[in-house]
Amino acid sequence: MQQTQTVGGTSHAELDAWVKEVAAHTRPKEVVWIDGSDEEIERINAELVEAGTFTKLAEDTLPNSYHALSDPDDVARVEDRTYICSVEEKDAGHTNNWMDPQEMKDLLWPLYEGSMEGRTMYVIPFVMGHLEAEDPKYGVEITDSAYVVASMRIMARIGAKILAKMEETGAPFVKGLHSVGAPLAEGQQDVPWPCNETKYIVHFPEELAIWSYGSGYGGNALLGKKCYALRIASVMARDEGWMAEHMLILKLTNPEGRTHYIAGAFPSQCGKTNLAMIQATMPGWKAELVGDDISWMRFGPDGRLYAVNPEFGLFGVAPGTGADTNPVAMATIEKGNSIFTNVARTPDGGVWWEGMTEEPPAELIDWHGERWTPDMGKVSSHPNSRFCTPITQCPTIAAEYDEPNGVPISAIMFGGRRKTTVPLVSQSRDWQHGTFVGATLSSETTAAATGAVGVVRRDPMAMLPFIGYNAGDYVDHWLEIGKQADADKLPKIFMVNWFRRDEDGGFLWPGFGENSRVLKWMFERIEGDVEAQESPIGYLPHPEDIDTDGLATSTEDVAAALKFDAEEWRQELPLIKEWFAKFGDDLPSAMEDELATLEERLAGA
Ligand code: GTP
Ligand code: SPV
Ligand code: MN
Repeated sequence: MQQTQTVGGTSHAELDAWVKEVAAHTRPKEVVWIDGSDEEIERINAELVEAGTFTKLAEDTLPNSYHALSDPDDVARVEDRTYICSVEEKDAGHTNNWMDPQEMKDLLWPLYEGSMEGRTMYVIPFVMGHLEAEDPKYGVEITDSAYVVASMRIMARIGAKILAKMEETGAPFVKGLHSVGAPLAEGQQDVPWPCNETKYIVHFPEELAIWSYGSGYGGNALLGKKCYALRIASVMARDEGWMAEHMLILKLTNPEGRTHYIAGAFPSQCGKTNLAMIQATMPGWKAELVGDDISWMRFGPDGRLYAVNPEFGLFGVAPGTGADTNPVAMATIEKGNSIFTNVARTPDGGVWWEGMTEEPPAELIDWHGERWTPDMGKVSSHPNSRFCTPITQCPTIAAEYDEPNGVPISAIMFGGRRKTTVPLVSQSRDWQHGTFVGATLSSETTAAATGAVGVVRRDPMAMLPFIGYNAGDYVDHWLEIGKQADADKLPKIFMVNWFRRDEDGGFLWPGFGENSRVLKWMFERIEGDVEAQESPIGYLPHPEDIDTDGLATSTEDVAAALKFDAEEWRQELPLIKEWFAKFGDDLPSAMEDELATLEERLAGA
């Protein structure tokens, strides 16, 4: 056998054996263990520039930052290529693609044979959540993509310190195997963004393993994120009695200095990063960031649910991010140390995307790498283009972000993009009703995944593409969590919709910073400071209780955004029934009960 050169290694026998097995099969030219040091990443970034994957941006305005353009067919998550390969088919039920694990391996293992030829195989030890957590959740990603190494270094806690603790404790870890599936023959010229037309994003929950093939894009390739922290972790959470959710976490402080932590589940590209970085528009109110995409929640000794953000970076949607909509994100990015993918580049080494400024620059290099001018009538940046930036650079980060055991959650929001029907805000009657609201959450599809955009689909708890097991069991797990605490200790559950439209298609509600007015109402509900009115879908605010001081929006538009319309909701019933029918016998009966209650209340409304 040809001798592969290796830099680094481990005394962890199981890890060592796995890395050697993969190397022998994928045949990289060298194996490099990632230690996470500054020298190491400088070398890797330089190699990425050399390879044409990265273009270095202007050091004076965006220090230590890089621009990358992907293959035009590798720009988003591929939900139709994503599989949960549980041993039993029913354990992947209703929302996932499934294949027998052995059958899948028989299909995939040959694809990995020699798939790293001519490339470096990197081994990235990482931990999701804090290394000092009670039960640190380890992972190791093997990848043949230096872009993935550079991105993982921003998005997760990685490197030698993590490996040392894994070796010391021998704790279990998730094995993530990633290959772009583009081996290089002797002397073959590489491309800036190697990938393969054939893509597989595969999870083996019982084995704590992930096999990803053919894509270099974020959610497909940075295996700590959606693959581990949601799909695999949701299975761990079910088994261990906690929750792994697609939620932002924010800290809200009122003018009197009282604080509540609020989590929010919105589907991809529906506003989590923006809300997590919100700046309140009302005097005296303060919001801080804890997490923008993923929340792991478990009960604390006081019986409340505590949330941690298992990530270390932000992988945010670029278009729509600007000084007027999300100044905090702009300030975070401007500190540098970031990777920008599929946005446009300015001639002077800056970046630009639709919505960053009102007026576009006169000339750009667009996301295809071609010269772009505003008169061309096309967008300069891909709608799912992203910034990848260290969370610790965020000027509004809460100190508790680094708290190993997290923050107590007072409220959970569910929200999506709905042009009609769903009012600006409502509150669930109790945990079970809130679970129903989450289980029937709907939203228009976005560019975060390949496929049609703007189609309304049910997206339970914003987890449709991320539930790692049977969706009926997942809803049941939510109900079980609700039985484990006193009602007054459980988070209150709210439903929000920033995206309701008027007849001309314009947004009724201004959104962004003004969403703090809705947060204020929730805060007052949590504190028991404000009354609400009952409706068939839960409690609605009395319109006068939404603080509109200094708000430019017309009273009519605010009223239309807040409006509950029984007829629109009656039209929603068959869609909910159709959705629930998919679950067959796995639908918890409490959900049938809630649906019947909603139908009855709507009949009388
Ligand atoms: P993922 O990273 O894909 O999970 O997305 P996300 O949920 O974090 O969404 P994000 O905050 O990145 O917002 C997605 C898009 O929605 C961006 O283009 C935002 O500018 C836009 N957006 C966010 N909040 C609002 C809002 O309150 N109103 C309106 N109209 N648009 C918003
Ligand atoms: C999402 O699609 O929900 C994201 C981006 O947050 S990705 O990492 O690609 O999943
Ligand atoms: Mn997301």
